[in-house]
Amino acid sequence: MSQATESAPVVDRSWTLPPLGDNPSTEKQGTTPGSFAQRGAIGKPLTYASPDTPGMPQPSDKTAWDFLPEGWTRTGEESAEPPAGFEPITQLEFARVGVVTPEMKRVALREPHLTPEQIRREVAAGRMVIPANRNHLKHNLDPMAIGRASLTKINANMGASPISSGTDEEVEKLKWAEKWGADTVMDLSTGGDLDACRAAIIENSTVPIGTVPIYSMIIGRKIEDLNEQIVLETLEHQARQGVDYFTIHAGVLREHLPLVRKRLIGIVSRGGSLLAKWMITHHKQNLMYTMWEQICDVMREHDVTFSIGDGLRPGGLADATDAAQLGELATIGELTERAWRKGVQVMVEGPGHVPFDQIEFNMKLQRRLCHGAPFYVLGPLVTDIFPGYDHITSCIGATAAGYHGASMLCYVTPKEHLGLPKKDDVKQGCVAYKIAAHAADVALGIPGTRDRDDELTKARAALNWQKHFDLSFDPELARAYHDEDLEVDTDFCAMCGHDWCSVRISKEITEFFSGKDEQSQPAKKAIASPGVTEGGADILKARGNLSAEEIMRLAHKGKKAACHSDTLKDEEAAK
Ligand code: IRN
Ligand code: FE2
Repeated sequence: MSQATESAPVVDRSWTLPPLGDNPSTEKQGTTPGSFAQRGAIGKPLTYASPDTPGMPQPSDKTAWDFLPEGWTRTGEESAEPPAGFEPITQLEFARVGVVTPEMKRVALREPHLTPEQIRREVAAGRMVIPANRNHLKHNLDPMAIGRASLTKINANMGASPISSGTDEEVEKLKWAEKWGADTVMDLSTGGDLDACRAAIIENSTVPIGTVPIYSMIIGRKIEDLNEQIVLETLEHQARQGVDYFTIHAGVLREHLPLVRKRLIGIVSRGGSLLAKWMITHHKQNLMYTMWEQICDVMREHDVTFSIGDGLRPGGLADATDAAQLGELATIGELTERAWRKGVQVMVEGPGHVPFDQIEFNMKLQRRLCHGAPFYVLGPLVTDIFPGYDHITSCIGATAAGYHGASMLCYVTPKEHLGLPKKDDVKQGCVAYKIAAHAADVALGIPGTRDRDDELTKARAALNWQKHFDLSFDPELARAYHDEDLEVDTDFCAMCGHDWCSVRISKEITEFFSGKDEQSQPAKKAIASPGVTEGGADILKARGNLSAEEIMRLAHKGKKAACHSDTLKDEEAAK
């Protein structure tokens, strides 16, 4: 070993490992297989989570068929008989009695890999929901489905706050979110004219609309004054308006509250914190939990779907997968069974902020405890230190969540933790989540999901720019970025330039080997490219790839005339 190496300073890498014992998250490391403690100390090979990671919770062997209402008889594996005189109302009830509804047929058209009958079976098993309030169907709702068998969906949140935004702006954001691929939209208004805003959003939306009704229950009153009558009246009112799904935080129980004391950031869910305050003030159990069956009755009447809220979701990596979160999840499992017994469709909300390696565990645990009811997750963010970029931190977690079990991903915008999202934030959030959902679907191998990727790859390989852009998710943006450097379509792009374009060279090689163009030699063909820049033209000229005539021709075409003028003058001078 040389002197120099021996005397080289030792790099201090101790920062990569938090001192054991000082960091509250270290005691939680080891809660999930694949976590640091189980991977062994530094120096031992790491093992990463995979769909087959040993020790992961196995899916429940029960389904909604195991939680039929009283008086029903199971008549087959996929069928049941209700008591005499029973009239089905919800999609779940129709599915149970064997009826394929028009909404199921519509969903099948939107999910070409599924038949209407398969959709009925998934809905009946509780693994899929079609959030379609009968009153919203009378307007212009286009039914869609959320579940593991269907494509992964994304939700966009919006809503006026007491600080900013009004009804018109929210309707505009709704249209904008629909344009950028939101599959459902939640109106989370806490300010302005809530009722008018909600009515306008429902009227104008083709996608299902969700709300968190407790927000409007406390407008004009303190949370302490919330009572059963207000709960039922508000739910009834919003159900009549046509809201397709309700977030109800009924899983936060009194006994869970001491468990959040150890947390770095306590309760971050608005609904969860409000109900915790109500329980502490009244020394009573969560009224949403005790009223569950009554709430089910109101929702069943209009076929409003549950989105059982995660009032104790972690608000930072250190709080993920802790006793409070998992305690609530177990209660949500019980609430799922009770809602199914009432004929109400159920999905379940999930975290939040979760280290990447704990996501698989979280998704699989939900599928076990909630018997496959669709999981609808917020992100999760996989790191806490990038405010302003949380559409990215969370889109990474959302991809893993989608792959390991989530059915719908609630978007996070760049404004998360910082302010109310504006139009462009809505777009950024939607795009990030479309990426996550699509990446998960491709990896899951849902039939047909990769077709467009393959078509785009072919267009890209053929240097067919227009087709390349037509197939892309945001054609205008892709076209604008391309044209920023090259105003015309050439057989290369500005990233590498003519001589370094591997795609162009590859195309020539392919043509050469396929004998289509026997005269051509790989990478030797000089192609006049109208979009070449001044610097590029100089390089090509120096290499003999671009002749003076070609440059003249380009100049006559008027492309980048100013840019080429100096080069042309040089040419003239040379003559
Ligand atoms: C989704 C998954 N977990 C939470 N969410 C969303 O968070 C939910 O759909 C709704 O948009 C919002 C509810 O926030 P609070 O009241 O729990 O903070
Ligand atoms: Fe957060």
